[in-house]
Amino acid sequence: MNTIFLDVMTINANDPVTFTFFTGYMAMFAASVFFLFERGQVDGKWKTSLLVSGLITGIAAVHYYYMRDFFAATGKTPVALRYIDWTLTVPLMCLEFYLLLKPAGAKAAFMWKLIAASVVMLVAGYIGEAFNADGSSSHNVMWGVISTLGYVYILHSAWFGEAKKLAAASSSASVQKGIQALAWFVLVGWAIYPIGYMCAPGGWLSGVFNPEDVNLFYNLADAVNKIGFGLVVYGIATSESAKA
Ligand SMILES: *C/C=C(C)/C=C/C=C(C)/C=C/C1=C(C)CCCC1(C)C
Repeated sequence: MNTIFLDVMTINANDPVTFTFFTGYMAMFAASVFFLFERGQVDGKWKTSLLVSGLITGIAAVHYYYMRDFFAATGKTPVALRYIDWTLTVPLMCLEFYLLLKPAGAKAAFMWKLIAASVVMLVAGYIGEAFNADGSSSHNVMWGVISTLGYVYILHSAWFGEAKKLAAASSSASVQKGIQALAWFVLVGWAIYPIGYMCAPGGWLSGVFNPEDVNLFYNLADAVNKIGFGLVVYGIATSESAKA
């Protein structure tokens, strides 16, 4: 259990959740500085992608700043702040897919379908976590399943569907490799979130983990996915810029 109340300057060694909020904040902040400065080093057509990478980690950094203090002061899980962060950053990750695949013929409709799927995933997840007053298992499971449908749509697009086909049509080997790397992030990195969700009261892992451990999984996954996505985009942009 978290034992820190109204004391954000003390981090107990036995309190990994608070620790990951602080390190998560710093990692997101540093990543934003990196992406925004490196934006000046790449060719013009990659600058928007790097800007979006910097915005994703930047928006997360601001939310971590608040979530960190909220958790340190109250010991409660910052559900609303978490989902506001994701509602802004996950659609921006869908935009990254679109920007990378636009030269291969991606249409705006491709991006909107990914964004719509992400909205289903996040709205259902929020209802599952925020309106679970009795901590009931059926509530947690039902909304988790609905959320997973949105997740599976994005996963399918990246591995077998539209994103995969557009990547195959791309003339750039680094874009092809980059989209494949993003597909791995969606498969492995994004799969950490449902594990966290199952720690919540009523969840299938609620007997194994404490309810606040949901934050351990979310903080780890956010760092892996938000910084990881940005680094993949950075890798494509620098290798393509070096060719020119
Ligand atoms: C930067 C934030 C990211 C990439 C957030 C991604 C979030 C998910 C992939 C969440 C997925 C969920 C499920 C698939 C089912 C249970 C509820 C969620 C919302 C945790």
